[in-house]
Amino acid sequence: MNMEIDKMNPKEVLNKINKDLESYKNAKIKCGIIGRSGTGKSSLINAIAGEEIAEVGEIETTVNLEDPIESNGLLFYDLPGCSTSNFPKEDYIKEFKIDEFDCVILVTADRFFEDDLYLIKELLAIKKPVFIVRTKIDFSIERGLKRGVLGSATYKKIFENIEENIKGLEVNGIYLTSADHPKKFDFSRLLEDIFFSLNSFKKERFIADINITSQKILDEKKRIAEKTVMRHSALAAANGLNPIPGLDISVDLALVVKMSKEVQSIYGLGKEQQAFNIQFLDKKSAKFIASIVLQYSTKYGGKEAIMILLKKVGSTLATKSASKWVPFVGQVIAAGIGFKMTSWLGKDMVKDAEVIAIETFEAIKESVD
Ligand SMILES: Nc1nc2c(ncn2[C@@H]2O[C@H](COP(=O)(O)OP(=O)(O)OP(=O)(O)O)[C@@H](O)[C@H]2O)c(=O)[nH]1
Ligand SMILES: [Mg+2]
Repeated sequence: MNMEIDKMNPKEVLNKINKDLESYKNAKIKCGIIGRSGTGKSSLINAIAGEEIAEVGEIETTVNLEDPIESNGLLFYDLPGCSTSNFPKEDYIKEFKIDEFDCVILVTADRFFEDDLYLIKELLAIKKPVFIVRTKIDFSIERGLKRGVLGSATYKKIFENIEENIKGLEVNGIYLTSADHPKKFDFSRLLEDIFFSLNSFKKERFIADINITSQKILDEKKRIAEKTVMRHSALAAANGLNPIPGLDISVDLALVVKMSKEVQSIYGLGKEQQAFNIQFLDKKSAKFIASIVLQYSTKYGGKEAIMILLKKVGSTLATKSASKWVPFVGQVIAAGIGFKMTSWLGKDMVKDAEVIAIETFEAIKESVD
């Protein structure tokens, strides 16, 4: 990549950045969630997105392939188990267009049946990544504890049971999860493994859009947030639409505002994600986190706030270097004052958003341990 950038002139670099930003923004990850009614599919979808996008409850949902459950680039196709659908198992993959999915999560709250195993084999034959999820592990462990069985023993027994149940089929992994405890058991490993199974922009989009349930996910989010900052900054500086008063420089403010929104979204600072998190927080933490989220959105929300921050940062920046970004945008763009200003501000956004995400992550961790 560095070599590539070195050989391009600034205009070509900007074109590439523009194209990459569009690809990232428009990337969609199609994820099939397959399982019987009541196994916890909707709860799992919500836990992945960190947002209540699927209705959880006793009413069986209908399948609509044209209208998946969405959160940014994540598209979830909530499908009935192979044996419970109205289609012969031979037609299942074709009927539900599973060929077009990026990954398939097979969900059970107990075991898999012959028809499920048939489906797994077919999916593996067409090289679909298959993730095996056994939900409600919290419930099973609790029941075990009542009978005097250790939690770790119950976990091990269920894991081995599922392993045995799927008879050596080469799936991507087996995960025991609880929607009520997204930071415990195997939930974050599931997200990390899906992430690693994806390519290029889908990978970026996926990590940007998922719930923060591990340090590793936080680390990956930071990388993507910084990349997003770099891309927006290069384009905002090149567009140069809005003069910054008192400085001989113009940037595209609308793009800087978009950058701020994207960083907020990556770190789950939006209303919906915050509302979802509340169920995992005690009152004191919820109040504190709400206050720092509000501070953040006041500081970085809207063109006027951004203009003030750019003015502040701009007067001290002419001499500062932006060498960190050189491999991505090349010397010429990295040396521009407009780029330095916007990327500097963007780095502050990422730093502040990360602090909030860590506070939230820690508070959630404590409340379930
Ligand atoms: N204890 C526990 N309960 C869960 C878990 N996941 C789901 N549930 C509960 O199980 C019930 C069904 O969950 P849903 O997520 O609606 O299941 P579903 O597979 O989407 O069900 P349908 O839409 O009817 O097919 C709800 O009451 C959930 O709260 C879990 O991991 N642990
Ligand atoms: Mg459902």
